[in-house]
Parts: sequence; C-alpha cells; structure tokens
Amino acid sequence: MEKVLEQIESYKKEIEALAVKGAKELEEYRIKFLGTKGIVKALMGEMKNVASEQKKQFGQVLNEFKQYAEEKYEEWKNITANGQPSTASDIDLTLPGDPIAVGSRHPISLMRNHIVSIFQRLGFAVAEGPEIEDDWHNFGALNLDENHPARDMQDTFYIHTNPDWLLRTHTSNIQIREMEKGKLPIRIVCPGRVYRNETISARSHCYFHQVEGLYIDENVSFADLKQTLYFFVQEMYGKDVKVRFRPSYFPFTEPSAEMDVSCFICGGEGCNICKHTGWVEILGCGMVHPKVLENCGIDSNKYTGFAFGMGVERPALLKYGINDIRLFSENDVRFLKQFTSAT
Ligand code: 2U9
Repeated sequence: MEKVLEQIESYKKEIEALAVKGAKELEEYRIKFLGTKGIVKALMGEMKNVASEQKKQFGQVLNEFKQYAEEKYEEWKNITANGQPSTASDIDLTLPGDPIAVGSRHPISLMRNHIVSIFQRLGFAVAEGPEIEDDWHNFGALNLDENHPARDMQDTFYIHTNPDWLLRTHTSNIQIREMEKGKLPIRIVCPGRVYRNETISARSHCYFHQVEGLYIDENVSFADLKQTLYFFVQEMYGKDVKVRFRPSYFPFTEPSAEMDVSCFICGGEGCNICKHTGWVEILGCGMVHPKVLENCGIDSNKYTGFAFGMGVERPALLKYGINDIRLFSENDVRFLKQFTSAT
C-alpha cells in the first residue's frame, strides 16, 4: 500500500506541473488520467490488493486524487473552449444584432393622435377625464334636462350600485371638469372612449372614441370656430375638399351646426360612402350654451366659447378601408399588425 500511495503522490505532482493550453493536450490528459483505461481506473483496481484494515484510508486518498484530477480537467476545459484560450477578440462586434420585434399602434390610436396633433398645432392642449362619471358632469351641467332621451336606461350604461354613476356617453365631461376649475382662457382637445347602450354590429358598437374640443375666452365668435375647423379639414382631408355647415341642435351649444366635407372618396361625384349626396358629415359644433357656462361658474356676459365633437371610428374605417367596426376591439394580431402610420 505504501508504494501505491507514493505513486498517487507523484501523479498529483505530475498534474500540478502540467499547463494544458489546447484541446489536443486536454484530450490527452483526459485519456491518460480519467479514461476507461486511465490512471484513476487502474488505481481503483489496486483496491483489491490492499489489506482490509487499510482499505478505508486508501479509499479516501484515492477519492481525493480522483476529485483533484477531475477538477483540473474541468478548469482546463473552461479556458480552452474551442481549443483556444478565450479572449475578448473572439467577439465579432461587426455582426448585425438580433432584430427586436416592434409592435404597431392601434388604428384608433393612430387616427386619434392624428386628429389631436392638428389641434395641438393651433395651440390646443390635451385634456383627459374619467370614463366612470356622475350624472351632473355627463348630463346635468350640459343642459340635458331630466327627461332627455340620452338619460334613458336603454341608451346609457348606469352603474347598478349607484344610480348617480354611469359610463360617460361623450367626452364632454372633460370640458365640464376643466371649466369648473375656473382657470380661463381654456383651449383644449379631449380624446377618449365613450359608451352607449347600442346593439353591436358591423356599423355600431357599445363603446367608441371621440375627440371633442373647447375654446373659451373673451370675444370668441362663430367666425373663430369656422376658421379653426377649416384649418382642421385642410390638414386632415387636403386642400381641395369643400366644406359646408348645416344648422343643427344640441342642448349644450347655441347656435349649433353639423359640418360636412365634399366626399373624399368619390370627389363629390356620388358613391356609397356619401350615399350619392357628394357630402360626408364629419363633426358637430356650436357656440357653448350660456347655461352651460353658468353651470360651471363662468360669467356668460364676459366669456363666450365654441365647442366641437367628432367620432374617431368612422374616419379610421374610411382611411384604412375597413368594413367592420368590431375588428377594432377583437385584438386579432393579424389585423392589428397592418397599421404603421397615421398619415
Ligand atoms: C361642452 C360644451 C359643448 C361638444 C359637441 C358635438 C357638437 C357633436 C358628435 C359627433 C359625432 C358626437 O361622436 S359623435 O356621435 N358630437 O356633434 N359635440 S358640439 O360640445 C360641447 C362639449 C362640452 C362643455
């Protein structure tokens, strides 16, 4: 046994003196020490020749040696990966990077951003507000009396735990809240989602999106409203489209109007989109009703203002040639990934 222990000691020294640098030397080392016919295996075979009272001590020494030989092997294997010591120059910085999958914006967001950005260029700030609203901010302050049909349970989603709460039916609640703050003048665009209790079909949905606008200051006139909307139409539909105003009625504006543009699909010739009239309705507008100003604590003798409102879905359907409004809310990636730009 003494002789074998001396032998193990000398193998250990041999390993200590080694400096394995390449794959070939590493493989030679593995075969010599750790292979099936290698030194470690041969030493294990010596166990049978050792006296039984010395087997325990021999086993310990041999195990330690085996562990040492294996650790050395792992150490050299790490630094000689690919047969070469690893160096920083292995990294090729000129290789193209892995492409990062970039998502696309929702077509409704693209259209909303496009509309909003036109008014931002005229100095309108963006304002937002809550989708769950109380009766006053959605109806009362806007001069919709108790018996107005929009307040009907059939048309509006009420929150069943509190009859005073509802899902806003327009984004006008944002303007009311802004006016209540009492800081004038106000020049805002208000984009957002609104809810109406309508049967879902290709043409209508129980929620959709609006952009509304409000400008309140001293001496704001209908002429200001017209010029603002002329600029919007030019930017949105091009310099060649014609514009017309038709008188209308809304409880929150007086006078009120609806604005049409000459059909940008057929150029006014007549098609399915304009129902062969040559005109497409794009928004409603008017001068803010004095009662609405007073409801929000604004002196209607000193201040006047105009407001307008438009839907986002319809221009998006027309711009992208989509024939079913439900596609906007189905979250089908095959649909969504087709949209990349607002212009
Ligand atoms: C305040 C005062 C007045 C906002 C207005 C319209 C006319 C209008 C519709 C367009 C298509 C809604 O999405 S739609 O169905 N909107 O016709 N909206 S004036 O008037 C306001 C808003 C807030 C305080």
